[in-house]
Amino acid sequence: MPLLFLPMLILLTQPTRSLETEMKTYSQKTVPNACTLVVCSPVENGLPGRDGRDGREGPQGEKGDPGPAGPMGPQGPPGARGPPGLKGDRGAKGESGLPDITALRRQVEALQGQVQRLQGAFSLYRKVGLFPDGRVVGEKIFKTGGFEKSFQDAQQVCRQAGGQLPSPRSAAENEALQQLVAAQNKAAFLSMTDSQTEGKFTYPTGESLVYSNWAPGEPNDSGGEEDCVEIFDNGKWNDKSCGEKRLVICEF
Ligand SMILES: [Ca+2]
Ligand SMILES: [Ca+2]
Repeated sequence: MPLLFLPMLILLTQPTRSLETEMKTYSQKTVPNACTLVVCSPVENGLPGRDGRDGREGPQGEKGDPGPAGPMGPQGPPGARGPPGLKGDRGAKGESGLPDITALRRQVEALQGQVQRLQGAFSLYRKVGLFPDGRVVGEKIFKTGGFEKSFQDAQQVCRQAGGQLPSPRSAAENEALQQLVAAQNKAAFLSMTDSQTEGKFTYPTGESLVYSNWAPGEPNDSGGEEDCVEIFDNGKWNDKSCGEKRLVICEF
């Protein structure tokens, strides 16, 4: 038998061992603690290789979920004024065909009630104010304090009360004054004088008289010192010295 067939014959004659057993045996013999998990070749091992180079950069990962919301920031400045709003709907129509006036009607009724109450209160207070020494003529009210003063002092009393001395511009106003004079039985001063121009009587405003009721022979400027006017209980006028004391009646 040629020598070439000898190894083959030996292999064929040896008991068959499993591959696993072969690998385990081999690794224990040659490299302790190595190749325990890797299938090693039954051939002889070389020295450990050098560390490999880093691989190429991988593909970009998927986008992550948004993070949790941060704390609330400070309040911003007010925004610009917006455009004007849309025109509102037209109101419902009432029975008359005009816009609903129910609310307006209620308001008017309420105001009417208020006015009536005010009128009642005003009427009451006017009666109190006129009793017993006041008279009302049109929009004028005459009232006497019952006391007598010189023209200058009487003028001051009426001004302080918010009025003035009486300026009767009609027979009706003169009659009202006459009633007060008769009731007090004292002649009263009127507002007019001829202090500026002798013989020319005027109202405090300087306006010439629009009405007069002089007693016969008056004004006579008796003694050259009668520049004021008094009214008697018969309603007639007489020019009189301003220093005399006469009943104070005020006009409001
Ligand atoms: Ca005079
Ligand atoms: Ca006189």
